[in-house]
Amino acid sequence: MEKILYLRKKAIERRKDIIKMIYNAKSGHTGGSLSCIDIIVTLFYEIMKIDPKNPDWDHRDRFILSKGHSVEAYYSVLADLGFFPKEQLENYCKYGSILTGHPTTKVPGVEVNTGALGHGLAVGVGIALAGKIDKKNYRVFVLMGDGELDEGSVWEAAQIAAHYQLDNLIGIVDRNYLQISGNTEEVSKLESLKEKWQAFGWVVKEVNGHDFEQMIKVFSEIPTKKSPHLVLARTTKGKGISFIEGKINWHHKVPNDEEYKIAIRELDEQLLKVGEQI
Ligand SMILES: Cc1ncc(C[n+]2csc(CCOP(=O)(O)OP(=O)(O)O)c2C)c(N)n1
Ligand SMILES: [Mg+2]
Repeated sequence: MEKILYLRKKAIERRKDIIKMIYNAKSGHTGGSLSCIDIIVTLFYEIMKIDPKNPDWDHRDRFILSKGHSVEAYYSVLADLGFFPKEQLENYCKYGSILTGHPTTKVPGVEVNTGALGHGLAVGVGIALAGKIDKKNYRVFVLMGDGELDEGSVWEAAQIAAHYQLDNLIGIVDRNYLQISGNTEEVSKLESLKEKWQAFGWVVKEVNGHDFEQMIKVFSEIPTKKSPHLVLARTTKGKGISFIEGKINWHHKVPNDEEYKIAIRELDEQLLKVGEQI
């Protein structure tokens, strides 16, 4: 229980970072970062083998943020873990900063440049295959958006991953049912998504992408058995801030002064509640 409260606290703090970064920069992808932050927190604080003091450690697990537009969530976690100084978050998207609006390998801890959707899984397949050939024990985690699955290249990568029996590859879909221009089922129907991944040879687990207990269980129990794994994480876009949750126009909307104040107040109230339980 203590562990879960700790993760919840970390995730609320990260949501504050996300909102601050976007408000300061007057740019960013608010909904998608708030949607996936609980997943990224679970992976980085609890599941993956990493060493922030040694980002290139040979045996580290690899993480690829294929939905690169959710970069604020990623930077916030990397900074909190000490991959780079936290003060740098204040320069997010400012001239000369390495913290650009989509992740690049200039940032300690970032494995792959992303942002053009549909490529992360294919790169993950390559890294996972290399790990098998080199007889290394690392695992590769690739976080994708659900709208991103409209890209055909995702499915080419899915097919070849099963062909090579890449059981060291874990795909995660941030299933928030929204993409840039509307509901995923209205823009280009994805369902039945679970069955599609299964048909491509993947073992699929479904999970609530805001429930740390469930996520820890699912990610810890992923077996090594000659199939790649897909975690279908049900989420709410904009999760954690009342007037952003589930709202399509918050895909890359920036909070104004009033919205910023309300958002921070709501997150501070959540922090207080978690604090009372610790
Ligand atoms: C190849 C490519 N086409 C279009 C875009 C523009 N774009 C950025 S985010 C986005 C929507 C992605 O939706 P989803 O994957 O569901 O992300 P989330 O809901 O998690 O924010 C689009 C179309 C892009 N980044 N890359
Ligand atoms: Mg989406």
